[in-house]
Amino acid sequence: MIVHHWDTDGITSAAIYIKIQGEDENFTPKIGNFYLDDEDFEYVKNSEKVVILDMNLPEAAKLCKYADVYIYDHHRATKVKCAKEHYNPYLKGINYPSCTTVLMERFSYPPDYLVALGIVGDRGPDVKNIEEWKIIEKVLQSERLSLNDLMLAVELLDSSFRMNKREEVIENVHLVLQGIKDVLESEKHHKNLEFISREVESWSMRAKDFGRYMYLEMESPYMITSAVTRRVSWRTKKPTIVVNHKADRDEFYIRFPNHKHSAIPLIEFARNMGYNAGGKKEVMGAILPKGEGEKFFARILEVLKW
Ligand SMILES: [Mn+2]
Repeated sequence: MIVHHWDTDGITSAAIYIKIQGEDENFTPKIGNFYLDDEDFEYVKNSEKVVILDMNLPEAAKLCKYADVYIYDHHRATKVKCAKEHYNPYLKGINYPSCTTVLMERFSYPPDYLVALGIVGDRGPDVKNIEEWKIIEKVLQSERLSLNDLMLAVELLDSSFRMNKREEVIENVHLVLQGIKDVLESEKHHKNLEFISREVESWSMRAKDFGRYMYLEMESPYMITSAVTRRVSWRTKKPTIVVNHKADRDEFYIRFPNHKHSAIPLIEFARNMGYNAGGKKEVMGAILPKGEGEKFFARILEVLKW
């Protein structure tokens, strides 16, 4: 069984693995959970072989008691010693732009649209500035695609998780295996995308200008907090903080558009407070217990001395 991230890189990584190894079942954790909850764990542990793709699951070591565990990933991680294989260049301090490029290297898989989609999915429009752009250019030529086709296909595949459609994420692995055309022409994905775009647009217009930064408190059940944050900060070119109050949690995002600040100390700060937080230099996302958004926001302002 393959357990993969719900985003485009996770979906295309699962597709590549199926092509190489002919695995027959794929699964994604409950959307928004970067871990297996009890129900997911009970389900996954029944397989003899579990392949984890594009996720750093905290339960990986616990799974070794039940299954042969294989991990292919590019996130920050520490070695899972009991795994049959844990292949992640990050363990040697090397950053890969996507899990699809990790699989490409490990299995000598030739660069194709699946690899390219994974890179574009994780890196966004700045793929032109990274070394792997060479891979994408080659794929675009040989498969007669444009970068816009790839970017649209990413948005369509990601629209499933943004709308919390877990079953659709699982089906997307098989859709993308049929070819990128099938993704680009999928009516239900276009419908998702229209809905999501409207939702992101209307929330992002409500952000308030606090001079030094933009701030928005929102309430949407969809996985759009990071997209809304990005939209506001790209439009205003200001640091942007968004708190999304969901049914069972508060989601916190901060994004710095210019390189004047780093989110890395904020990630450390949130983790030290015991929260589930992640990100990179320009962005942090944190999952907070319901109702703790504002309090956390105030602490972040203190840390930033704003
Ligand atoms: Mn990834």
